[in-house]
Amino acid sequence: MTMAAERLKIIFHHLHGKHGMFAPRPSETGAIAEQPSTENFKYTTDNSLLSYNQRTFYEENGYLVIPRLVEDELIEECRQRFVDICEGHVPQGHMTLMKDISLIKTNATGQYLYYKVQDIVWDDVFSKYILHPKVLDYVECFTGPNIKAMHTMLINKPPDSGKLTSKHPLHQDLHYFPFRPPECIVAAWTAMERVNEDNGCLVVIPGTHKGELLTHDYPKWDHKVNKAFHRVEGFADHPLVALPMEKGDTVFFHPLLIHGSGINKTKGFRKAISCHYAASECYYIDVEGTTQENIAREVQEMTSRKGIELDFQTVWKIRGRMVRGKELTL
Ligand SMILES: O=C(O)CCC(=O)C(=O)O
Repeated sequence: MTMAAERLKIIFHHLHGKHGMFAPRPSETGAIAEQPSTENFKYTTDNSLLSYNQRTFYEENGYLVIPRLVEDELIEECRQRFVDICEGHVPQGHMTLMKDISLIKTNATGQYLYYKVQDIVWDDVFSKYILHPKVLDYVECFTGPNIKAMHTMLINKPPDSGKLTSKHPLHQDLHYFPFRPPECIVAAWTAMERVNEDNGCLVVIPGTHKGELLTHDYPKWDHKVNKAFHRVEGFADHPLVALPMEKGDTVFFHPLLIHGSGINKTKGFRKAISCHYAASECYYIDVEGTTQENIAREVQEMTSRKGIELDFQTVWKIRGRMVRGKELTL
């Protein structure tokens, strides 16, 4: 298959679903187009950007890929920024660099040691992505007009160590968040190069955003996993849909969607940049006595090790940055 044909196949797959779950449009069948009803839509807001088919796809599946949303120049600027921070050419400031579990006890340094930089929302370069008007226009289709960037990171998935350490276990992002409601939260995840099953693209279980927040914990695998890589129980053998994407393609997904990423079988570090946005109308919840107690404890211990005593909610309150509209309860 030529590259162009392969690309068309991927776009068709993202828009129409792997199993052709959408009926042909009226214009394709010769029927007279009727204004379809969006009355029962729960996960998307009324907007003029998403087509009816795109909204239906998100409503049904909990994710939507927008091809080529972010331009190469910005992606390359972010790539260089990551290298500069890892190599100490630019001060790290309040950003957190996380060492990959498989690389800690090796001679690896700089960009070859860290799998992630997070809390990048105030950085001059990374914030161009987080504040990108085209990204925010799509975010608004899920959150509405008042938007706060809550969780920001650049992920640098290393080549696998041979022990499956580069696999990101299946999880729901809501497990990490003490704010609600879930339908007012959306992740944007942008591929910084071509991603596929060779270098560990995202994998999802479509439709799981319609369920509940499930119990998460560290996987009981033989090898160790990265800090806070919790896994949702009970989906180990479930069929997954892989999301191959081109550089600049951006997937928006719901925080209850079960997802993860595969192992990186290549020799390169697979990069993606991502932000979780929430409507500033969201509110905080107390996670005591819930399945989120384990992650709250872990986050508090991590901040405490840095000499800061903060509760789980406060950690999230100070992470956020208003990026569009009015600041409200979040
Ligand atoms: O980029 C990846 O490999 C997975 C990222 C992810 O699922 C997450 O950080 O929640």
